[in-house]
Amino acid sequence: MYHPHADEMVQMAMGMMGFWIIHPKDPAAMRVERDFVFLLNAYAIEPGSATPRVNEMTDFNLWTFNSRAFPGIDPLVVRQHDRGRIRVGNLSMTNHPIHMHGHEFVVVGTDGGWPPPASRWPEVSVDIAVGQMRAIEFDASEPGDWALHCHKSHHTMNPMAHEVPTMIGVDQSSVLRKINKLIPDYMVMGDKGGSMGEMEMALPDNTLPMMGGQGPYGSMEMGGMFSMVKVRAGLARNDYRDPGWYRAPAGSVAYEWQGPAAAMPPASQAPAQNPAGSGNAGESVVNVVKPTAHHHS
Ligand SMILES: [Cu+2]
Repeated sequence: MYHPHADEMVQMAMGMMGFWIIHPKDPAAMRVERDFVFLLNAYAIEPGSATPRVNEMTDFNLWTFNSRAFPGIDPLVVRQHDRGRIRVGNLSMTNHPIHMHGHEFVVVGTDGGWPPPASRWPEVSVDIAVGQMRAIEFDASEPGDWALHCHKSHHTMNPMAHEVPTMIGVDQSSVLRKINKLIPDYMVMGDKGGSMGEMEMALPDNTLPMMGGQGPYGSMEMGGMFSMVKVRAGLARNDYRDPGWYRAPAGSVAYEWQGPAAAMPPASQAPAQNPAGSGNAGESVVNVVKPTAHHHS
């Protein structure tokens, strides 16, 4: 990874960073069919401002892969049964547990090179500390659109005001009427949680929605460090074009059950939680072993 050590905080806050990849002389060494690379970076940009706040230390508000944020980011397109590699480097000021859906991957590379095969390990999330890179590889066995994202929930969101009280369960309707007399467009939020991605609020220039992205089933409510690995059969060798949304086979998509709810078994018929039989059926019994005093004679 590259970044300057001159005027470092300013230069990095404004995005001066990059990746070096040195390809092996022997193209058969560590061969993969699909090779991706992205830097994890973050910015502190006030809504309406065009210049990042350069003196920020920890409280960034734009979380990006290669300075792109979902949904304004390309998917990682992989032909089914190809071997895929993703190299991820972190030049932000916090760690990022990068998580991939649909496949187990193997951590095959660090900043120090390729560890011997016996010391590579299977994963679905790999934490990438500040100043580190990791290379992961996977066999793209499963066709579909698979989320690839940082697992910190606020890193899949963008400019988010978080210095606000929790409003879950608070009836704000009378307050809203009063505020709307002064500010007609004001919206209260947070009393039920969720669905922020579907709120349509006017945004100032030079900022991004907190989350959004329309998927085949509605709003995805994702932003920031999020993209998708799109695995498809029959792609051409160097075809990285977005194939669109995956068409799930009939019968493989979850749906809302509209019929009668299944009856819950009465508690008396539920299996006993304690196989030792020291409690009544259906009760869970916790046996506590208390430390006993040691007697020395
Ligand atoms: Cu993160």
